[in-house]
Amino acid sequence: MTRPAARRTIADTLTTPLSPFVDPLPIPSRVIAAEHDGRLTVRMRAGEQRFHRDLPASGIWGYEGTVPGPTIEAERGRPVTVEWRNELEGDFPVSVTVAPEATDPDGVPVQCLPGLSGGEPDRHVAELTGHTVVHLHGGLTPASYDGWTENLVAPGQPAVFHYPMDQRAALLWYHDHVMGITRLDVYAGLAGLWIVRDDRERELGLPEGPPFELPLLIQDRNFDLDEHGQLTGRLVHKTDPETMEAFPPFTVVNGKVWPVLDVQPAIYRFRVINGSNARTYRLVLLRDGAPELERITQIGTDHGLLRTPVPTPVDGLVLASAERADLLVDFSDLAPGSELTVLNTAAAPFDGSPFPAADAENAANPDGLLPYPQVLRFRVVGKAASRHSLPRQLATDYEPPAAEALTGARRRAIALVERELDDEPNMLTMRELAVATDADGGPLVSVADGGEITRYRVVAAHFEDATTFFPTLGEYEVWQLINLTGDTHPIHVHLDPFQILARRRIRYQIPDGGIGERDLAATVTLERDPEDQLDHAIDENERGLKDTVRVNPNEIVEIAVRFTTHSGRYMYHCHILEHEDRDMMRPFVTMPPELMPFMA
Ligand SMILES: [Cu+2]
Repeated sequence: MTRPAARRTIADTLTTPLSPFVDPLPIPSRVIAAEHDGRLTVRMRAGEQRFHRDLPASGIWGYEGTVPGPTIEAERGRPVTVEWRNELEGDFPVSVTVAPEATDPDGVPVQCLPGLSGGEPDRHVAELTGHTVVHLHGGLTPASYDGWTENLVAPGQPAVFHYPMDQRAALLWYHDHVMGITRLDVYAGLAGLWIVRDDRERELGLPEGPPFELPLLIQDRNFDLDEHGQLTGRLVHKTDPETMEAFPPFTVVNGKVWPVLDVQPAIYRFRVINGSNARTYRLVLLRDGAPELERITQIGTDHGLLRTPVPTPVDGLVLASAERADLLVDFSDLAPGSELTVLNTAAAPFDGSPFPAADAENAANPDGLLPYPQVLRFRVVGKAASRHSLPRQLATDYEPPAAEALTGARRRAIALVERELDDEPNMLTMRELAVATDADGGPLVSVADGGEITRYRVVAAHFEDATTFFPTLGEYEVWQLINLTGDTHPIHVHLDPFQILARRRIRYQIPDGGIGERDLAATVTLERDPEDQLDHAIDENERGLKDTVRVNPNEIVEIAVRFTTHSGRYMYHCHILEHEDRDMMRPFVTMPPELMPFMA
């Protein structure tokens, strides 16, 4: 909720306790798997990280004790084995708290401020002992090595995971996935990047490796205060009674708050990923206060190259948690000394609301939990390097699924629901729906599409409910994600990528008491809600192979899902980590077709 009248006053009173654009952008260390014969050891350990020049070092838990962990680079078709060595020890490095009030006495939302804001540190968190499990997000990985959320590895226990790398070039990332505390472990630092490379990318002559290809892992963090009100550097994960997600005020890129990168006048390739717990970014590139989005060409998304290069959406590049973008940014015409700044214009929690790029300099919005829009600065140095032109055709190995391929495809419907609770954070769940029969009584979800009404009953609501999704390998399915909440949810499906078929407007009503612990009553109509201001478009950069899709309010998103290779138990979930940890996650089991007749 925004209160425009109060907004400017509060924004004016918030001065940044840290100077932006003073620390150089760190480049995570690279581990080229081929140089190690595909056999790697990555240790999880406590470490220290200086997030800003003027901050004391922060305790973290990270892969190799760093934030981000090392960037692992693999080749398509060359398997990689990683011994994930859990050497975590000592106290959990983050103070976790729920502040007693959503705003401070001056009306400033406490999430915009450092410190605990009167909250008590969570004592259960202080007792955590470093159990972990690693998921390679975007990996086409056998189920045994996918990082099932409950198959935990204690400090000292071995975990050797095999990654076939039989998949197209893409930016993946590896991160912790422990049931109930993923938000805390990732926040503590357990995340790193993983790049798969292949011949098609090399044919295109794209930059590979520094200085012209750089990963940008964007996260948000907050820090504690000492008794004098000085920043201590200790990480703080703070929520409040009104907002159960953490939206910390300081944007961190590759482990530094608001860094600066010296660039040559050349074309750079940035592999951008949103690794925040909950925050969605809408990135705008500005020079002298004016947007210059035309400098940016997007060539790839979650699972690699798009079919053609696409421009940035007019309002800016939207990335929800876990979404990736492969960008070419052209600095080649710029004189030394030129400065370009990346700002974020997305208020939090994100609900898809637009914000014009031309107003990006006025994006600060404490009530929207965006006190500081700064992300990153580029500073042009040196002489012009050579340019090269980009072919119009990028990926040639996929097309949108043909209508015939989807005729008769199994359809599955999932309602995204937020259940308000009095004395604890709201629960978010995915309600798996099955078509109701006339005999089904009780609460139902009815979906009216033109003249046709389908009635559904809930067949699963919680992670531990029985599995109801058993996709057959090789067969297309259409999954309908029905958002019955007020926020955008980035829904991530493990294993194979999917394609977005449609965003469809909905209007819905949930009767009083309609959201039960398990049941759900709702009336959904496929038509525009008069209050709805969103355009519900599929952006050009979403017409690639995705593993995470934003499902906005008042919207059904339909995706074409097809699992190809690996059988076993996997998960799909909201990638807002606070939601995932509050039950917005469900299992599915992929099955080879010849086993289906034996399924009870
Ligand atoms: Cu969510």
